[in-house]
Amino acid sequence: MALGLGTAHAEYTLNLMKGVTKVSNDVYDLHMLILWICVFIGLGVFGTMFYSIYHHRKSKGHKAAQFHENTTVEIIWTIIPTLILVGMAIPATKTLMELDDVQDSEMSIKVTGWQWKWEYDYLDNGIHFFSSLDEASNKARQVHSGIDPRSVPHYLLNVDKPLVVPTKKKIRFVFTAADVIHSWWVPELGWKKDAIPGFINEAWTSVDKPGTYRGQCTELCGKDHGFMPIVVIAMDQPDYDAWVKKTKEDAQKGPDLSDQPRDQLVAKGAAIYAKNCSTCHLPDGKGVPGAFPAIGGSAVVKGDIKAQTNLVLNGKGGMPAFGKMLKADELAQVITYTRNALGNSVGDDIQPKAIQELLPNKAGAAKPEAKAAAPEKAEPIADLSKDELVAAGKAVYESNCASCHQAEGQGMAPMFPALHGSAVVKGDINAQVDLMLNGKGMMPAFGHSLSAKDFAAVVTFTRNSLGNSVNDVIQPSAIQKLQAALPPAQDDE
Ligand code: HEC
Ligand code: HEC
Ligand SMILES: [Cu+2]
Repeated sequence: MALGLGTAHAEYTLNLMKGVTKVSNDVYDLHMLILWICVFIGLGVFGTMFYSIYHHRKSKGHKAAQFHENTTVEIIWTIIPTLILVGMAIPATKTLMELDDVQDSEMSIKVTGWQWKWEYDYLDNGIHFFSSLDEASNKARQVHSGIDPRSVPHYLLNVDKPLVVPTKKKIRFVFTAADVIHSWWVPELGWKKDAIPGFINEAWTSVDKPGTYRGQCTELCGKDHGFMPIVVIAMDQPDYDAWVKKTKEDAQKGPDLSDQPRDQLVAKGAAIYAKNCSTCHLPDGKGVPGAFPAIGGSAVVKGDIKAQTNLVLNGKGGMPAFGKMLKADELAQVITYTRNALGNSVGDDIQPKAIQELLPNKAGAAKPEAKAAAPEKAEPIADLSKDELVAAGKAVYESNCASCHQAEGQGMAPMFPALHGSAVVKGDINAQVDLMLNGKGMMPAFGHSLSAKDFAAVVTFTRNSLGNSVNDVIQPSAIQKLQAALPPAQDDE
């Protein structure tokens, strides 16, 4: 096992790889060009030096020349390196500008780094999921697992849900992180990008060849840094379209909300615990003293089930909020599991339905798009008071807008504008409604994805909360009319 055998890099190659994109090929060519210039200079300088040392040595009777300040030589040794440097800077700048040019992208994907998984948001079609280490690698990596990592295909370089992208499309990525700094690196794409909390970085790619490309987090991000690989699958457009369709259908299914007997919840919870909780609380639930509390014998687990549910859904300190990551049935299973396994025997359970009530968008981990809005049903909606609209709008905002404009409306410069004090929000309400119905740039169109009531509520909320007090409202009935006039949804729903 010495020398890193069986670890993440199966093959070592001597040189940089060419990759599968135009940019990665340009990076490779630039690298080769600079390498050969360096080799040429190295051979010239060291060749001259060793030749002189050998042939002009003292034992042959040579004497060193003694002179100072030779202007000609000084000019030559300034001009030649300057020309070489300028000659290298021109192609390097070209490639750097190409790397940075995210203009005219055809789709955008938001990538969020988490300890220790990746979250992918397809900003154009609403697909959203988390991608973590695959189960086979995760089992094999446990201390004393008894599993030979060499028997696991793509050990530590495989995930449960890969990022799927179409080939030959310019894809813009925006990167951020939810906890600490991570870095997203797929060598075949030719670049890596840091994912920093509260900050947005951009990059783009356009993959030439269909295939599976693997990478890793490359910023030391805590104890499981080595266990958050990246897998990108590039597909030709028709295959990609089929994938989008299937993924959307699966997301629409939502959680299974039927009641389940306790032993079934516990049995299913074990796998969810192993995948989502054991990295911190350890597979046996003993925790890591000083960092991650033990689940076995925990006062929280043995106490009120509501308080525990609240903690697991909303997180606390280093404990992530799982309300966003797991579906209601999975949450019910893992919570019931912790209370009736790992050395605990509280003898109670919580059902998926009860969890569903506590989740903000009541759709489990599925995105708001899963809620089919039905604007064509033109039953008039009764007018609501401003306070009612603002109150309802808060929840709509949290599940549909806060991921970009942030919880307090402060936005994320420079990509997502602040709504607090925004000129659009303080300006004409019809212009704001229009922007939100139709979208603009990376701002999604909400005309088809929110119901008239939710839409009116969230508009009213942004204008009378988040530090704004425009003091006007728009009623669901007005939105209903506008939605009826919208062209049909463009994507294949
Ligand atoms: C990234 C590490 C991490 C992961 C993953 C994680 N937890 Fe935690 N958990 C923590 C930390 C840190 C705390 C202590 C929080 C505090 O009290 O500040 C904690 C606290 C808890 C507690 C309260 C324990 C006590 O006695 O205070 C429970 C219950 C719990 N976690 C359950 C879970 C479950 C269930 C999962 C999986 C769905 C999970 N945790 C996943 C880090 C984690
Ligand atoms: C995927 C990220 C994203 C989400 C989700 C999102 N927005 Fe936006 N929003 C943007 C971007 C980017 C802009 C800037 C658009 C432009 O001017 O090019 C924007 C602009 C706006 C503006 C105009 C602000 C200004 O000063 O220019 C308003 C108002 C707004 N969004 C409201 C909302 C509301 C309400 C929601 C939830 C229903 C929402 N947005 C969800 C990304 C998002
Ligand atoms: Cu990381």
